[in-house]
Amino acid sequence: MTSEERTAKDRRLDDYRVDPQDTVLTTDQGIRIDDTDNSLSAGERGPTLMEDFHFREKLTHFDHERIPERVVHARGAGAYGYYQAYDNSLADTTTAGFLIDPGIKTPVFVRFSTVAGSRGSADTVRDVRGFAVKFYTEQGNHDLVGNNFPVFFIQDGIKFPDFVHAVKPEPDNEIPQASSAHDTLWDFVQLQPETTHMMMWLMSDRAIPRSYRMMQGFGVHTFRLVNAEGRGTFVKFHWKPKLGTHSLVWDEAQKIAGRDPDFNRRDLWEAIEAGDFPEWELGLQLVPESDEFAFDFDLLDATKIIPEEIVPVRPVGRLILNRNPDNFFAETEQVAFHLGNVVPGIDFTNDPLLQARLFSYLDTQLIRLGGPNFPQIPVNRPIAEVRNNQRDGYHQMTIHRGQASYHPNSLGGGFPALADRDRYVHHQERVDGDKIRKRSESFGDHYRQATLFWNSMSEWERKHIVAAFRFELGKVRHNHIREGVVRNLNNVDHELAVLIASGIGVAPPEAPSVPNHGQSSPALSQAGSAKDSVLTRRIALLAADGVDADAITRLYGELVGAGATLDVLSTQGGTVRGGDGEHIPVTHPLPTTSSVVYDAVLVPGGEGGVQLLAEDGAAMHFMAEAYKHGKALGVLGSAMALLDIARIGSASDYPGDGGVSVEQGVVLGDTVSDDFVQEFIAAVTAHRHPERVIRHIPA
Ligand code: HDE
Repeated sequence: MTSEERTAKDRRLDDYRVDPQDTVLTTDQGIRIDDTDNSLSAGERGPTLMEDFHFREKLTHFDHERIPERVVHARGAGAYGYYQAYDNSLADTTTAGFLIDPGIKTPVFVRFSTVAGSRGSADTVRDVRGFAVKFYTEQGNHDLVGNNFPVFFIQDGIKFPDFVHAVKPEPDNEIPQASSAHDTLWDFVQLQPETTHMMMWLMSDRAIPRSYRMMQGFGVHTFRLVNAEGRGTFVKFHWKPKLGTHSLVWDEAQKIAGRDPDFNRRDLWEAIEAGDFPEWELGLQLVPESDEFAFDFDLLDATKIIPEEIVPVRPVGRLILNRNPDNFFAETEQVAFHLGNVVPGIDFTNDPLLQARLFSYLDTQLIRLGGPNFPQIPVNRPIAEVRNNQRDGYHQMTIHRGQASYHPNSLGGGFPALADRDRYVHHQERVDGDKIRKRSESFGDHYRQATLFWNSMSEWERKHIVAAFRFELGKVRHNHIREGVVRNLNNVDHELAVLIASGIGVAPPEAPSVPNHGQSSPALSQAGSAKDSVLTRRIALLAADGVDADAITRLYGELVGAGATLDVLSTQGGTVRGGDGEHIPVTHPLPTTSSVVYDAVLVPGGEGGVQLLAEDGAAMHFMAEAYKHGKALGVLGSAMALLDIARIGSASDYPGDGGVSVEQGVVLGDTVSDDFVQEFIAAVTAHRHPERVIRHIPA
């Protein structure tokens, strides 16, 4: 990283970084140690001595290395970077400098996470993903603690412990890990219809993102921006990934969980190491306070979106992640996000889910990070100056000088003084009402937007949703729970409910009294997401001795030149011999990898090589599985014979005129012509080809 790319936060972290280079082993007290392999004992075979302070200190520290994992969002990965506003004329709307000044590069730390699984669970489970951003602004830390879905399961935070208890592994045997496919979650869902909209998202492909770099983020709640005059504007925050929003398919996601449980974490790390810095655009939906009641839902209800077609998302800046942490525990594990960390110009609303979160985050950090001084942990420290009269407590790192630690004081000159500018001013709002426990009637509709989501899906997205419901409910043992879910879904869409019922052994329901309203919001579908580059796409090239080596050289140049990666996979490690005797290094032997960790497959011709691949079950499985998961396949010359063997097509699909044929992402050609390269790149750029017929594929 060049010195120009280093942020103010990077410079602050310098004081805390420790490098082992050119150092000597010592105890925590600085005593130099010359043997850390043998404990001090009475005789070579005698008992260990208590006075071995090095042994005692080393073991004691080790015994205390673990802290409680997060009660939710335990599994995560993080990175540093910066946020920079566009020239966006928001100055009339907020006083938050980092949102309006294009001249400021605000340092950030971002942590992505799954929700239900433990720290060691797999990345590619069906779940919501956390998308938490800490902005180290000059006005203090601002945290936007969001998710990759724009809505939530419940409307009031008092239900959060119930929901989390239901989705987490069941309490008697702690099964299943990191999965919503079990009775307690679906029992809660069928009895709590406000979960319906979120469950549609959870059963969609959004719940299995291809990469953290390819998922959207949402602030979920309606927040408020406040300008210098104190005027408020309602706002919803959106993060839009530059690479588009793309997902895995469910069969693939489950297999990756075994093949590479760190799939999303590794992807983020490797992209940053390679200099392919992940990027998102921040967009805002702004609603004047005068329009608070202009919608057919309540802006304070976190189970609702504002459709983008009604209030467009206005792009206001971009987020770049450009540095991996130095130490997972010190930074990614100890980072403490809190929805209540806000800077002047950004304020809350009375969303009851938001309000509950204002309590919960600080509370959880006190236990997780062991006391009230966690804001002093390097990753949590603001770059803005911190001065107050808070004192003492566990792990106090600051040596506060002076006699006075109270306000007002005369002995300390009255310092720290009260701010008279750039201070936080709470938005003024008149509030009065009876003290009651009652949900507002404006929160009463739980189905209209679930229907909107369903109506907005493409045909293949709908198929995936139905399959996901069938999978999850197929694992539910109690029939009354399955029936309850189908009853709720009947209010979303009758056809959806019937399709699910027929797959899980439940009697199809009667048509509901309120039919589908027929409205849709095209922005909700992933079908139309950005598909304009192969940047960082992983392509597998299958080869064996006798392969057409020239084809590999040409393909490598073209694809890596376009920003993809190309791995040569073969039946064994070492090198593959080309038809003319050249040696091509093998990236991975086939048995050590799998099609599921790649985005596309290429198979060049070359008689001997094709024959060897045809006889190799792993190679044929690789092609069939990639086909089943909708991935682009490029097949050249004599390798077309493999299409029949893998049961994914036929060599006769190729007209044999020296040109290129393309059918649902399968690109066939005689040679690596310009046309072939172009068509293959287009097929990879499209991400997946979900319209293929795949029922017959055994993989
Ligand atoms: Fe959280 N949530 N949450 N949550 N949440 C936590 O805080 C909570 C909610 C979100 O990478 C916890 O430090 C309550 C919505 C993310 O470190 C905890 C309610 C959204 C992360 C907590 C919600 C989120 C958390 C657990 C209902 C999206 C991970 C550990 C009122 C807008 C942050 C921790 C990270 C973490 C409570 C609902 C996002 C217990 C009570 C809605 C991304 O404080």
